[in-house]
Amino acid sequence: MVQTSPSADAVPSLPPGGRLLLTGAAGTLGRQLAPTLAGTGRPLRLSDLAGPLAHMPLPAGAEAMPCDLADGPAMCALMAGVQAVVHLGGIAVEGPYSPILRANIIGVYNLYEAARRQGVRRVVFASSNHVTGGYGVEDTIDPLAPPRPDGHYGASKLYGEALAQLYWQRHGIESVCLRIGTAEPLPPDRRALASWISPRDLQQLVLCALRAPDVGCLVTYGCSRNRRAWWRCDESWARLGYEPQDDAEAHVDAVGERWLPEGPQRDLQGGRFLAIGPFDD
Ligand code: NAI
Ligand code: 15L
Repeated sequence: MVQTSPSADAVPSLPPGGRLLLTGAAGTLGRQLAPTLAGTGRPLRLSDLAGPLAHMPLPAGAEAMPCDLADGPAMCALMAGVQAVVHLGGIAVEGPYSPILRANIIGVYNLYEAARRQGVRRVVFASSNHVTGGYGVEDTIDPLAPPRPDGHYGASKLYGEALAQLYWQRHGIESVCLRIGTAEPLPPDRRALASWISPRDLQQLVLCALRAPDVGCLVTYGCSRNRRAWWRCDESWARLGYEPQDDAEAHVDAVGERWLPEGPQRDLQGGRFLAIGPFDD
């Protein structure tokens, strides 16, 4: 199936003015979303570690500014003149704690502190379904269900969500925390029949998270309209104006019998991450 980007006309305009910043711009989702954000017509700053950033194609008009999330003063400089941030940067998988601490915990602290100092108004935070990966695949939950991280990566995203709430309550910085499911071109396995988000749905969701009015601090899941979805998000999606177009079920034949191995990986929502670790670092 050919999937197209939502055009700038397909979603209502973002609030006028203001530069956007995309962190993690050189990563898998960053490369996908950079052209979408450039399409809004707003000034766009792209950031990542210097090495990966140097190797990514820049959309017309975008500026590149390398920055390590763990470097507080550099983060503060990165956020100067920014109105809203899409924060994708960091470690994106379960693994040893030290890199997660550096990029996801110190990094997200630096992000919100810099946002406070520089007067940034909104953060769209790429959280993860692994905040609740400890629920069973028979469970259906909504964004208010008590967290059950499936590892240190999921726990680091939960910390980011906590900062989102703190900086909304204390400093009036709005956040939309997107607990993204499996963001891939097509569902890779049986688990993803529940967790998949298609590229065009992800693009729409991020634009909605940037433009919806009065979000305060909102947490929701990022998946397509999958009939097997574990997450009930009608209310939060309606607040954002997100109307997913795809359903993983359309790919059920192509997925075939690609099951995860028996045990916690198959029984719990977090899937493969349940089989990673512990680490002795
Ligand atoms: P990725 O690993 O491809 O991209 C992450 C980017 O962050 C990389 O380009 C990396 O260089 C950068 N980064 C890492 N440490 C950094 C640091 N200290 N300073 C500055 N930049 C640093 O990951 P992907 O798949 O593009 O995911 C993007 C975001 O979305 C991540 O935060 C991930 O946790 C989240 N997410 C992704 C999902 C997916 O299915 N791809 C699902 C759920 C959440
Ligand atoms: C995530 O949070 C990861 O960043 C991504 O690599 C996938 O593993 C995804 O979750 C998932 O749960 O499929």
